[in-house]
Amino acid sequence: MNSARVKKFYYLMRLGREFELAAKREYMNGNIAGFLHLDIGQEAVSVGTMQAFDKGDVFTHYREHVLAIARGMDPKLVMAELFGKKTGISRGKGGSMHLFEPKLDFYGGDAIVAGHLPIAVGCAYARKIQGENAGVFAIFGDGASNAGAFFESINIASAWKLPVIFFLENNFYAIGTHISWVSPFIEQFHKVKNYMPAKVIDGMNVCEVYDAVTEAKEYIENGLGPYFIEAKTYRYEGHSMSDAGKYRSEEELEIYKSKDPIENLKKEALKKGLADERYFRETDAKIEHIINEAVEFAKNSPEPDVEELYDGVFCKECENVIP
Ligand SMILES: Cc1ncc(C[n+]2csc(CCOP(=O)(O)OP(=O)(O)O)c2C)c(N)n1
Repeated sequence: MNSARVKKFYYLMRLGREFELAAKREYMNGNIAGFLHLDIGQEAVSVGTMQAFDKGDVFTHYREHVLAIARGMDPKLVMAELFGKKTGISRGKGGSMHLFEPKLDFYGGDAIVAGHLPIAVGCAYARKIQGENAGVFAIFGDGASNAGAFFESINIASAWKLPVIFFLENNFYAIGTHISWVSPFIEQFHKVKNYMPAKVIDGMNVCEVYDAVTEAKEYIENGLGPYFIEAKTYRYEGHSMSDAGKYRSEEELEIYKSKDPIENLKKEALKKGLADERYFRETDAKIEHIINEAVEFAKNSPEPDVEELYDGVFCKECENVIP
């Protein structure tokens, strides 16, 4: 890892963390409604994957703010979306769970657990028959890997050698259900290893995530078929803002906090001389400014117009169906 890459990882992970802390505050202040699923603790996965998968389609579930920002979405537009404002990335109609930007090939997020996996496979099929070199990246949780749609997706993707990276972020919980209660094993790659290359990595280490996705990307782009990565990670917050997280112990939480992806990258960078204290100080100050600006932008933006209610909801052919 070189200095420029490490700095980029730090910047995006810290930006993501501060964005989420601000979103949490604004939710508590009543400025954000509906669901809000925070990614705090899992930033190495969001940033490492998006930095490595820089070309091709991205399909994601609802825990997606940091992923979207790491893909290149402006934090202002993401924050405005959480506020339900007209200036939001999905014009205020999607909210936290539906950050959608075709210009970035970012098709997020799906609220139906594992619902996006067959769609990702369909897009990989389209890319393959169109002779495209770039493939598809689909990220999902451990809970999703117990759904029928997951098994159908890995089956057809491997039978038809489709260019998909299946990326499982195993944070061990589906809301309050520990993976051991609903799966015969903790590491989910066992379900996939007879279908395609399947690798388990440390999802708290951004460099490891980046390297694994880089390797997988090369594999799928060479037409060899799908590739599976399982990253072990952990969310520090509840499943969403309405979850107090009482199903896990303080001790467990502390173990993972001691593996914090941002603090550990910073320590490593200082030790190896890839960045100095001044860089971190200046970067943190810059990020504070960006986040404050994003919140102000969201607060001061207008609500969507009532006349726009049906825009982007029905396809052109269906327009006349609306009474
Ligand atoms: C088909 C379906 N079943 C149930 C739900 C309710 N639900 C929303 S999130 C979730 C847990 C999913 O956990 P996981 O896939 O591990 O992702 P994580 O939230 O841990 O990132 C459930 C059961 C849903 N949205 N869709």
